[in-house]
Amino acid sequence: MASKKKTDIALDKEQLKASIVHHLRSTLGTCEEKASQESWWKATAAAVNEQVYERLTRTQQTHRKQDTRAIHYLSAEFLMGRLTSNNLHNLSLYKVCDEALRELGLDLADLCECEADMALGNGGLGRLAACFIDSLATLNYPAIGYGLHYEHGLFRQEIKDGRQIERPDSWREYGNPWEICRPESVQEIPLYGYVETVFSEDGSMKKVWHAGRKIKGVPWDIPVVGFGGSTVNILRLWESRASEFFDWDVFNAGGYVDSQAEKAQAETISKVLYPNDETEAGKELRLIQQYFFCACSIKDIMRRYKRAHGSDFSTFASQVAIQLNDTHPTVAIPELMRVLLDEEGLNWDQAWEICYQVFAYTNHTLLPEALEKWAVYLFERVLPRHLEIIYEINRRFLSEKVEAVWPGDDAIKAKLSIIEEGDQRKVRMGNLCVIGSNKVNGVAEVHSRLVQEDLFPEFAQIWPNKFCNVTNGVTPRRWLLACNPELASLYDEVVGKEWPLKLDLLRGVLKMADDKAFQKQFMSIKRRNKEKLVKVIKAETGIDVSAEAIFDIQIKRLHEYKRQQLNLLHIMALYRRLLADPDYDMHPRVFIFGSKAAPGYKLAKDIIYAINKVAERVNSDARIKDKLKVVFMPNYRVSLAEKLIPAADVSEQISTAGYEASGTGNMKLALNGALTIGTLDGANIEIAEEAGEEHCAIFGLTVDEVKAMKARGYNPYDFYYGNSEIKAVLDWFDTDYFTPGRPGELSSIKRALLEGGDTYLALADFDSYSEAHKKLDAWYRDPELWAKKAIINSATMGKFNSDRSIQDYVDQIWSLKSCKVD
Ligand code: 26W
Repeated sequence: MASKKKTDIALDKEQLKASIVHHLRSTLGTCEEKASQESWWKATAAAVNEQVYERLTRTQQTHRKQDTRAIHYLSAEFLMGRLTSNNLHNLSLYKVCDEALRELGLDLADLCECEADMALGNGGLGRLAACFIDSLATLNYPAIGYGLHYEHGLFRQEIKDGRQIERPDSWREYGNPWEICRPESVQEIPLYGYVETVFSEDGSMKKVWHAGRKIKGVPWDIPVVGFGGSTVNILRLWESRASEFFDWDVFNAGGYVDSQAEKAQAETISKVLYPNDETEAGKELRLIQQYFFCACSIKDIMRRYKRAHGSDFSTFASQVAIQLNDTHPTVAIPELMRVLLDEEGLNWDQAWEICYQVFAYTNHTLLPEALEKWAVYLFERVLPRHLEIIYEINRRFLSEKVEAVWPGDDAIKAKLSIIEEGDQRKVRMGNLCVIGSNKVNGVAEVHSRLVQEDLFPEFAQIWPNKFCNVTNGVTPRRWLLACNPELASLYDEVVGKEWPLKLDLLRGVLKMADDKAFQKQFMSIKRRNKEKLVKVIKAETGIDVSAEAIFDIQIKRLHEYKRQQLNLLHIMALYRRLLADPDYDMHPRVFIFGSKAAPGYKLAKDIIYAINKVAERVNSDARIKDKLKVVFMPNYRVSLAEKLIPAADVSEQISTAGYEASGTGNMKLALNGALTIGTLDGANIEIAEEAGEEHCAIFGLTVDEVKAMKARGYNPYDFYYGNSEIKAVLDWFDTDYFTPGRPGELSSIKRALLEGGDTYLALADFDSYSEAHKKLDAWYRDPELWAKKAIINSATMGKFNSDRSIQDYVDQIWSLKSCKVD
């Protein structure tokens, strides 16, 4: 028999065993007898990396040879989670590795638990970036993700006495086998200082930025293995270090500067991820983070372009596409302008034409408090040359574009200007993005409509073709194949093994939705997933729950607009009904939450506390005979989502209509057979379209009804006095029923819903939410009806494959050619 080449995809079990043991000894420096689980995990990763690196090199050679357009995805966040099982699945090595390890007396799933999550993101936006780079590699597109190599990712959440405590996340404390340091590609980044105008003898003028200091950017590459394993792209994350350079001319006013303090300052830049989700914190360090990773990335892009094309920039725009993941990387626009003007000697029109063709911008939120604005004085201090360039972009935009459409209209100029006037002048990053990009997209149909109609209406009037929609998606490799192996193999049997690439094939399962035997199989998989979760819940919280109950799950960042408080009000209403009538007719229900609150978001933290206090009281109340349980799972993160999602019966997607741009958890839960209880918001609308509204529990005000109610003047007291159940539940917050001996500890929630004006209309939607829950309860008691609906939900989620999202970006925005690696 011909021996297999070492790099063959079909690495066999014996080869893999040998490779793992080899790495255990020669890479980890230990031996079978005394190796820890951690060492075995790292040895396994090292064995897998032999496969990964080979493909990475081949991919890079192919991309260099073909020299076609590549997408550069700039994002301040990449929420990668764990990589071991994902890489094994994408290399088709999971099964063989599982068997190899078993023969070595080990369990692959256990080893995977050794890996810390790479939590370099806050939530939806960061996880979307991670799904997108998976899809780009899977579809063989030349692509690179650029971001920050945070030493500490999103904080680890502990719950002490019901309250959230933030602890540092140290994901790479003991080394991470999936990252490669690339000292050969280090960059130097200038900051601070002043701009000099230099006139040369021929009368021409040049701007020279004399930096006050320079920071070193060290790239760390994470290989991104496409499904099928032929393309391996990279995610390049920049770490900041102190540079040797120091300009005494500029900075010596302060006298002696301690070199250790200097070093510490430089390293601070990539030290920690800002934990704010949806609230802008105008901190200098955050601006520097943004500039740091954008400038490193632009330099990297330039270096690669010039290696292939020299200093002829006529083909730059046809070779380079840059996507801005929200406004966080906006400063890349004036940075590319600066490089082209000041370093490459292009004139303004040439440079601007290139920038305009290269950049595109994705908006992820309409919340006004999340729209980034930077104080002009800060910009001037940190990035003086960029501020000049922004002024010039703005001057031309206002005098050419705005003046042409609204001649002489100063009010509209003030509104569209990149600079916001007022006590403190500010740079509006959203406006800069729209002006400097050739395409602007929202992330679900309804959101993209609101981006055009409410957020940037005048810009859409100037450039009607600039605005488009790309509905979000999730990778079915991580979010079905890897996290729900039993359901995945059931689908293999029904529709074949191609569905992880062509998720629409799952529609082939629809013909089985009425098949009793298939329903049984489907629901028994759900049951086993629930039983696994029961053990995790017990281990993490000590709470006993039964897999007999309906598992009702709300997992997402904590925010008033996402309305965890509405869920809580309803739980308290159910509890009240059960106390009033112990025979109150309902199927047992376990309400499960997973959520982190921004450390400075007081009310969000109060809601976590309230959920935990209500949980304690409800879970220990024998009177309700286990009909109701409430679980708050600490430290919600990607790897926990992978355990919760396959076990969900009900998916809570209950944001106030018009506020959730898309949502992506909604897609993952439905794909795994949960029924959505949701408002007509974000991607819920498209999910209900695909599954059929009759298979979801849709409730609440629509976007237009929310707007109308707010316009009329919404008064939450109407609902407080008009609905005795709402009143009783809200008044309960003021008592010590849930906080014995400490009345008023939960009152802030009631206050926000009454005196605070109930900004997100929780009370207005309460009744219809409660009715939707009754409908779900009735459906669940008919096991065949429920099974049918669950199957239909899962089988119709093909649209929400992130491969489809990426193909939409390619067709509408990036125009890339797929580049097969052999
Ligand atoms: C400045 C602090 C900050 C940090 C992150 C502000 C805003 C953000 C993001 C825009 C928040 C975010 O993750 N948005 C979510 O993006 C997802 C992916 O498109 C959507 O599915 C969610 O609906 C949206 O809330």
